[in-house]
This record gives sequence, structure tokens and C-alpha cells, in this order.
Amino acid sequence: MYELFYALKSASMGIRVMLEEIGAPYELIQTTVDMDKPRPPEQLSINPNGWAPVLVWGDDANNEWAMYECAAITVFLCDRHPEANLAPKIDDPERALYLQTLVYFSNSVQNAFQLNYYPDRFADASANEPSAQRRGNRRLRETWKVIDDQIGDNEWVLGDRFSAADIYLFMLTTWLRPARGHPTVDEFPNVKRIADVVVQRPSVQRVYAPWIANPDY
Ligand SMILES: N[C@@H](CCC(=O)N[C@@H](CS)C(=O)NCC(=O)O)C(=O)O
Repeated sequence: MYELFYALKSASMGIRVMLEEIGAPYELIQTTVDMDKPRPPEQLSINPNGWAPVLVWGDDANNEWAMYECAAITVFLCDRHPEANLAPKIDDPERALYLQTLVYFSNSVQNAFQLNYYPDRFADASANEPSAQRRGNRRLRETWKVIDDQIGDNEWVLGDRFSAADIYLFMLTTWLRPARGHPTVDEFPNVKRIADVVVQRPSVQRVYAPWIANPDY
């Protein structure tokens, strides 16, 4: 049984899709990404940054462990449940592109989103925050273009096999808000092609029902 600190719109949604694909039992613990609302103390004790997702799991002897960082949780879950076939095995050459892409998502694409969503974390004075936000939007275009070119004519992020990287990619596309000056997913046709297929998966339909009903939710 897993426990997942969970908030709509957050990276915890991608992890929930992976748990659904794996078929592992899990419980959601409600948290928030609202800057004006407090995080549960148990979440903060694991991740003092206050971010979702946080994953907690135990064993039959009542030991309990926890971790955060979406890319790390992705690798952890896929390795722990190889039968779900969501990731290349450790000795598969495709493992390199899988790891590279997850880390790039986390440290470059997500960072560009952060610049736009949380400019106060990057600008020293509030007067500079609009500049940080604009740079974030430009950075979103730069980093998504790298991913779009990387995918090229491939069917999936890793080539001809579906993987957790496609779920992660889909999750990131749901954060694009043209109204905030972000690029639209249509600017990246290879990304869009994959996202349009991933959204059809039953796991994604279940977890992303609120977004599917209203992408501006
Ligand atoms: N590097 C972290 C970032 C997680 C993150 O930024 N989560 C956002 C939601 S997607 C969040 O919790 N934001 C609230 C906040 O930053 O206070 C990860 O990939 O897990």
C-alpha cells in the first residue's frame, strides 16, 4: 500500500497515473499547491519544501519510508514494479534516454514552469518578477523544443515503446497555460502527438477527469 500526498494540478497526478498503471493499492492524502494554504505537517516533515508529490510506503513489519521528487519517484516505482513494463531495465541501452529525459523534465522543463509560476523564488526584488516570468515563458519554448526535436518521428519518447516518460510528458503538457504566455502544445507537434494518445489511456482518463472536463480547471 502506498500513500501519496496529492493535489490537483500538481506533479502528484502523474505519479497517481503510474500507480494506476502498476495496479498497486494506494491512498491519497490531500494536500495543496495553493501558496496561501498550509501543507499537512506530515508532508512538511518529509519534504520541507512543501511540494507534491510525496510518496510513503511500508512493509509488513510496520517500517515506513518516504521520498519526494517526481522523477525519482518515477524511477523508484517503475523499478519496484517491473511487471508493469513502464521503464527499460537496468541493462537496456534505452535506459540512458529514459533517465536523461526524466531528469531533463525535472530540472529544465519544470524549472521553466517554476520561473513563470513562482517568480519570487528567482527574482531578488518584486520589480524583477515580471522579467523572471517572461524569461520562464521563453525558457518553456526552448526546453519543449528540445524535447520535440528529441522525439522527432518516434512513436513514443523512448522510440517504439511506451514508458513512464510518456506519462510524465503528458503531465507536463497539462501545465501549459497560453493565457499566462506559455506556448501552446500545438507548437510542439511531436509532443502533442504523444500527449493525444496518452490521454486516451484508462488510467489517465480516471486521474485527469477534472482536466479533461476543463483544461483551465
Ligand atoms: N522538483 C519537484 C517539484 C515539485 C513541485 O514543484 N510541485 C509543485 C506542484 S507541481 C508544488 O508542490 N508547488 C507548490 C509549491 O511550490 O509551494 C518535483 O519534481 O517533485
